[in-house]
Amino acid sequence: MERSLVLIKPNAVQRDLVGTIISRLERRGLKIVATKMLQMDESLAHRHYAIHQGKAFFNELVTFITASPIIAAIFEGENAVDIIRRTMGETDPAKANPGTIRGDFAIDIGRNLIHGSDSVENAVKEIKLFFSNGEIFEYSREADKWIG
Ligand code: DAT
Ligand code: MG
Repeated sequence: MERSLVLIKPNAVQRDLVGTIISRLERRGLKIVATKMLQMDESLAHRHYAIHQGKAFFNELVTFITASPIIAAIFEGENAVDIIRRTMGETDPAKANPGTIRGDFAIDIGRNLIHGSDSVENAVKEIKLFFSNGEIFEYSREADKWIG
């Protein structure tokens, strides 16, 4: 069973899109196994976006992602990484298909509402930046104990 890190970015929280975004991922068939609200600091932003250091948009990206609180969540499901990326839509909302989160609610590449891990390997690394093991619910192993 695959896991992916999702961040509901500052502008999505400010625009009251938290419920809508979580709902779309849940309705797709993914399970939340951890979630929290936090404000990222510069250090966490640099670690999370390390791959983009040196790019023209890096400073703007760090300023944006640290500006106000976000929701971090781990979603679990078969092919969760790819399914979430497809549900999010392309990085540039102007190119994202209607029906995707970015394609329906965003227009600006720097304000694209949601982060989702881009590979299983990066998901493992990113999850460790935001969650300790004790904060993650073992849904797939304990599914038989869940009601509903
Ligand atoms: P994604 O978030 O789809 O994985 P990414 O990893 O390439 O995209 O980039 C991380 C974030 O950086 C992206 O969500 C928004 C911002 N970003 C990327 N390319 C940008 C650009 N050309 N101009 C401004 N911001 C950009
Ligand atoms: Mg990325």
